[in-house]
Amino acid sequence: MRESNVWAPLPLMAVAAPLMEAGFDIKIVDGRVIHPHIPDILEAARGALYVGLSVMTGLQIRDAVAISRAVKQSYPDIPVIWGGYHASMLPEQTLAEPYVDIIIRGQGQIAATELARRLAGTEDGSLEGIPGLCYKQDGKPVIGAYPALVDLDQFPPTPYDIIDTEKYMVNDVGTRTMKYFSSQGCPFGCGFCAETSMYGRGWKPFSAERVVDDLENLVKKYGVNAIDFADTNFFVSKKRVRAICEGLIERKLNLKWAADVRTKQFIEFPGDLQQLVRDAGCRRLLLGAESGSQEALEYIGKQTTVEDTFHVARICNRLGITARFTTMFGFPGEPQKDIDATMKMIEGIKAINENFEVHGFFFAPYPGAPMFDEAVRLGFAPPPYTEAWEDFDLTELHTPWVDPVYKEKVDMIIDFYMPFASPGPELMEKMNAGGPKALAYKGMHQLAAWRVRKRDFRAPLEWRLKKWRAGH
Ligand code: B12
Ligand code: SF4
Repeated sequence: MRESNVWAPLPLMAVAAPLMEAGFDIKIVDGRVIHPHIPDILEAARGALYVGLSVMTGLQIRDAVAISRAVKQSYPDIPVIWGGYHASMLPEQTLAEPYVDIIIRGQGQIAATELARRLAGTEDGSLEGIPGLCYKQDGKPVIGAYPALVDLDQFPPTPYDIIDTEKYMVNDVGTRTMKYFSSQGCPFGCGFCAETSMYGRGWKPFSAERVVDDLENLVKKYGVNAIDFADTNFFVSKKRVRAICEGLIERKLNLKWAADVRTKQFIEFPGDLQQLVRDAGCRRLLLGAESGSQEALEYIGKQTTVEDTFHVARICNRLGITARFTTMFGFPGEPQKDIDATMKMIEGIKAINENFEVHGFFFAPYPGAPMFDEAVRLGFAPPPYTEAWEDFDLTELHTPWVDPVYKEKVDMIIDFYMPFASPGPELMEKMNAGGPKALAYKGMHQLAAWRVRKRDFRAPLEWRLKKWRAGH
């Protein structure tokens, strides 16, 4: 499926770096920017040692299955390898599919290179002993353990020259924003997050000097003016953050950037470092507020408080950094109470800065997340085969303990009325554009603000109209 505003395929580029250094010829065919993509993939796969796919749980599975089947049909002898989160978490289930031959679990750079060497016949051809490798032997799965994260500086620079960078230039925090990763892993262990299993709470960064060199190269070679860091946790080391920020300023790269951070981490930065982060170009932080209910925060092991969320919002407001918060609904327990508590939290955030965004999602038990087993105990039925995971995401309900009425309430209040009640920059622009549409937006804003203030969502005709229009 062709998409617009597509981020660079960093997982494949990361794996390509050591493979290229070892002398292998790599072709990345990205189904998100080429349509139709299967003919190009089949052409690129001709004579390949293997075809590797990067697959997350959810929508990507649909394309991944179609591609894998097409490759197997055209070239039955070329191994199809799945890497990335989905297959790493569910190796037995994935290997049971006839269209997947091998899985590389966890960090893929070393295993992918070692596998290519073995298949090329330059080394022993057996598949034994490759870190994280899972494969079929006599029809039975052989499951390799997750490899420990290795130091990233041993790998050559992420090869941006093997993609058409113009296709991945996104108008986001800057007009020419490029995705870049500077570390892998996260030392925390939030209950809903699969990161813990994938990288065992390890964290490995590129050195600050290398990050600044890479970013300078992106600016000079490709005219990048902003960076969206893909790191799950860019801010783990204060020393490294300081050195990166100083480097960006010294080299006058004039980059704007965005990154993810834990609320507590940023609060615990000394004031001068928070300021340095802003001075070095940080314009947006993505923060997991998760819930306005302290009980829910404890339940998911977030190790933060609701007050931390307000605290970090005040810091961002003072610094002039846009804070974008994510929240989750539908944890086991008393979800109804969580809606009210999270509404109050959103109002508190908006009172600090009306432009700060808050996005609502539903708790989905991702395989590998610490809360997965408990969710199964509470009645969640995991999809029994690979393709059945296609529709699994954070916007729909997959858990039996929350009912559809609750979901509709969250969709209606959090995603519809609250954004109208406190409009962000995009909606403000529409409201101020003039003409009948702008008037309708203004009317909707006033009505939504009244409903939210009064907590009165009876007879939600506007919401029903919106749903009706969405269905037509
Ligand atoms: C950028 C990003 C996106 C981008 C697109 C990704 C892209 N590059 O095009 C967008 C915004 C589209 C996105 C969407 C979603 N994302 Co996302 N995303 C990320 C993010 C922040 C960075 C990915 C990245 O570039 N990492 C850097 C690379 C170097 O690391 P890596 O991905 O781990 O890759 C390594 C290994 O996995 C392995 N590997 C990966 N692919 C392959 C392939 C081969 C052949 C081999 C050998 C090895 C290999 O080797 C790589 C190098 O070590 C990650 C978090 C993270 N930091 O990884 C979440 C993350 C991958 N996303 C996640 C989720 C949940 C989603 C959504 C489902 C959220 C939603 N809205 O519901 C959607 C799903 C989209 C879909 N299913 O199609 C989860 C994945 C959980 C899971 N079980 O799949 C993550 C881990 C975030 C988290 N901690 O929860 N995402
Ligand atoms: S949610 Fe964020 S902080 Fe928590 S474990 Fe996952 S990546 Fe780390």
